[in-house]
Amino acid sequence: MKTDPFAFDIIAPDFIPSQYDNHIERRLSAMAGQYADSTALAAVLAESDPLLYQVYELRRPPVAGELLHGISIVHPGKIGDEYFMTKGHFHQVIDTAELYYCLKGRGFMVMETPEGESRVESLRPGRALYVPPRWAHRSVNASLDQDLVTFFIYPGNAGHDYGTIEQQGFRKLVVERDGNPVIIDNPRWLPPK
Ligand code: PAN
Ligand code: ZN
Repeated sequence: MKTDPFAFDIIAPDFIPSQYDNHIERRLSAMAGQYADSTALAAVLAESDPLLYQVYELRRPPVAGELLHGISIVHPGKIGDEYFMTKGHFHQVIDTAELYYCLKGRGFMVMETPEGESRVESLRPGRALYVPPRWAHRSVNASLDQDLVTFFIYPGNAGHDYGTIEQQGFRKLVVERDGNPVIIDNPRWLPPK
């Protein structure tokens, strides 16, 4: 499929792209199993189903030479002491990398490999982050009063594998302690077989 060059704007304060062709809204009910505090989770879901994050994608054909890109906006909030976050995934074509650039907010990218290596990097405006091939990734908004906004780019053929993370979670969790974000071990994480 031939595409002509195109340009668009991503402008403060909202950073919603001036053009996009897919808008994803993820609510708590879609990722309830990922939060550690099941009592807090049930209490929130009994009252409402909060919108955790939104993604605006400029979709591309699913081939290696294309670059799918867009904006991810994680809203502020917590379930128990765990901050709002994305589901997180490996790429289906696991050898595909991704580049993130933070435009707004404060947060973390939680990453790990299938072998159980784990890394957590800070996100703040102006910071670029490279997620190498084979690293699962999840963004966490560690601010309680502003969105975490990132621009992302990855190969058109990457696809998403959500199932592995849905089963075992990430090795590390980002939680609030005395008003500050801290990184702790996930008690439910299972080491690779
Ligand atoms: C991003 C993510 C986006 C939402 O575009 O898809 O931040 O996170 P989940 O896909 O985990 O719900 C990306 O990493 N794409 O590959
Ligand atoms: Zn990804």
